[in-house]
Amino acid sequence: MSITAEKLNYTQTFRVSRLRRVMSPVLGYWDARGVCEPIRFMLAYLGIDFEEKRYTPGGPPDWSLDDWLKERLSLGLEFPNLPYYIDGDIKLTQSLAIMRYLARQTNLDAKTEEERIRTDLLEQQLNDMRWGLIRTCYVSPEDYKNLRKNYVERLSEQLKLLSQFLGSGQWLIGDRLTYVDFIGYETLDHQRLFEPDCLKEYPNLKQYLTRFEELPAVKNYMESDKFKWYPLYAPFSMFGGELSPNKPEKALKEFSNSYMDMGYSYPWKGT
Ligand SMILES: N[C@@H](CCC(=O)N[C@@H](CS)C(=O)NCC(=O)O)C(=O)O
Repeated sequence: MSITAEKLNYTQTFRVSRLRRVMSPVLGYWDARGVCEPIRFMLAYLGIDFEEKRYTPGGPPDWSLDDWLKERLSLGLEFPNLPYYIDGDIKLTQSLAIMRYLARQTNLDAKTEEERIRTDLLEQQLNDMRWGLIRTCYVSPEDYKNLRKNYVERLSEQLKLLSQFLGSGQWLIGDRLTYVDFIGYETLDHQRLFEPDCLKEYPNLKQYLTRFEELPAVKNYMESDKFKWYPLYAPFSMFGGELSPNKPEKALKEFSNSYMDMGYSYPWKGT
C-alpha cells in the first residue's frame, strides 16, 4: 500500500500530539513582550499548555545578558536565539518561523493562494513596522529625541496604509483569523502605547484591536497573571522597558524593575 500525502499528514500530526502529551513545549524569551508576545497570544488562543522560560537581563551599567548566554549553546538550537520554541524533537528559533509552525498545525495559516499573498505581505510589513519602533528605542538618550520625532512623523502614513488594507474586514486577511493577526495586534498595541493618539483617525484599526482583545481565549489570557503589559522591551530601551506614562493601571502595580528606579530619567520628559 502506498503512503499518501494524507497519511503522511496524519502520521506527522499524531507524532506531534504524542510528543505534546509526553512533555509540554517550552517557549523561551526575555521577561518582556518584545517579538515573543504574538507567540504567547497564539498559544493562549489555541489552548496549548506550555512551559515558559523568561530570562532577565542584569542592571546598569553593563546590562548583563548572562542569564540567557549561559544556556544559549546548550539547548540544541541550530540558530540559538530568543524566542525559541522546543516541542519534543522540534527545536525552533525565529519568531516568524515559530508562528508559521504553530499556524500550519492549527488552521491559522493561509489556505488559498489569495490568502497566502495577503499573509506573506502582512507578515513582512508588520515585522518591518515593529522593528522600526524597536530600532527607534534601542538608542542613546541623545539620539532618541530626534529618532522619536522622525518615527512619529512617518507613523501616520504607515497606519493609514494598514487601515486601508484592513478596510471593513474583520481580520487582516478578511473574515478568517490567521497567525498574522497575532502580529497585527502586538504591532499596533506597541504603537498606541508609544504614541497614544496615533489611532485616532483610524477607527477600523481601533475596532480591530478591541475585536482581538474580546476573543474569549485572548480575554482570559489578558486578564490572567500570565499576561504582562510591560515591559515591552529591554530595560535599557528608551521606551517600553520602564514605567511608562501610558502604562495601564494593572501593569503599574506589577512592574518591579523600573528604569526610573535605577536612577535613569525619561528622555521624553526632558529630565
Ligand atoms: N529575527 C529574530 C530576531 C530575534 C532577536 O533579535 N532576539 C533578541 C531579542 S528581540 C535576542 O535577545 N536574541 C538573543 C541572542 O541574540 O542571543 C526573531 O524574529 O526571532
